[in-house]
Amino acid sequence: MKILRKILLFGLLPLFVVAGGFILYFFLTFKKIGNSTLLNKNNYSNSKLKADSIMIDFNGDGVKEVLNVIEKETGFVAMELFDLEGNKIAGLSDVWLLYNTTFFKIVKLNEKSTKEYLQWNMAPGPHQIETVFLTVIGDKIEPIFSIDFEKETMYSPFYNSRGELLVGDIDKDGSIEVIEFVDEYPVNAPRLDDSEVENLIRDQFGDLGVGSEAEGMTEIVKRENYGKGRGKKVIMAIHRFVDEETPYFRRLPPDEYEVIAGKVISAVEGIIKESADMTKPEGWETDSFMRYSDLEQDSKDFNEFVRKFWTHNKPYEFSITDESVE
Ligand SMILES: [Ca+2]
Ligand SMILES: [Ca+2]
Repeated sequence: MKILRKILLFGLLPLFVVAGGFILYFFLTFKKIGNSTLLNKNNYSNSKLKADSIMIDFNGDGVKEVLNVIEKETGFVAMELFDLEGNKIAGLSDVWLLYNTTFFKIVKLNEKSTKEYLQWNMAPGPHQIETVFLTVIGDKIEPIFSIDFEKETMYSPFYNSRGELLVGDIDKDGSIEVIEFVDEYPVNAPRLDDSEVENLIRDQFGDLGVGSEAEGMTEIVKRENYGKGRGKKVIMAIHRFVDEETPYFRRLPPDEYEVIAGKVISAVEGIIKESADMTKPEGWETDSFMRYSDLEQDSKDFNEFVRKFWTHNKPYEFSITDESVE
């Protein structure tokens, strides 16, 4: 598989450009998901086992591994994986610039496999989530890319600006689908009054609301307008896990996207119809879903602008036909 070989080659490149320390200010604090990752540690005593070690069975052999995450001065993390006896099995390469987070989950991506994966959710800004799914390939901890076979591109990290990244087997075929949601940003939604913007930005962002960053932030604050301008929840893209030696996601082309998106949208519409006589909470209509293909170009462009703003233009799509990768 030529493409898979390229994934491996590409994995050696420094894909994630260093973002400024600026966005660290916007990291949200999330509670750790349960304590299930912390169980069973008392049965073992090796120096690698820490109170905050993540216990995860990457290779699916029924025995947990010990993952230690160390935050470096840069704000990025180092990761080291050990067996229960304390022998090092794998590490995260320095080329992967992942921010620290406590908002992670241990997930299955193939219902028929016992392998576990680490869903690592990072928060570059308000209601902005970047996610990588980590696995172990050889002695390396690596993010799993999504391949778009039509565009011949690879994609990472996943991005979500509305609610949570949906991770689940929507069509019950055993392989997990990952759904990215973004805001609609309707073209004609009312913008926040100019006179309110400056104060709001100063309130929320302090000194970061002035200077060169202020212009982009002003655009976002005006258009979001206390959430009124965010519109519907848009199904940006759907990816399906493919469990091979080098695992990857496959970005679903339009016909397959529609099968999954159609299910999600009709489920929500069914709920709305059945609950027609109930009192709708404020903002209920903004939870309506829509297809990305139904967005105005201006709204697509604004989504792109918001993503680039908060992630400091970090690239997330890479050509797999680029000869420089050979
Ligand atoms: Ca194991
Ligand atoms: Ca599925």
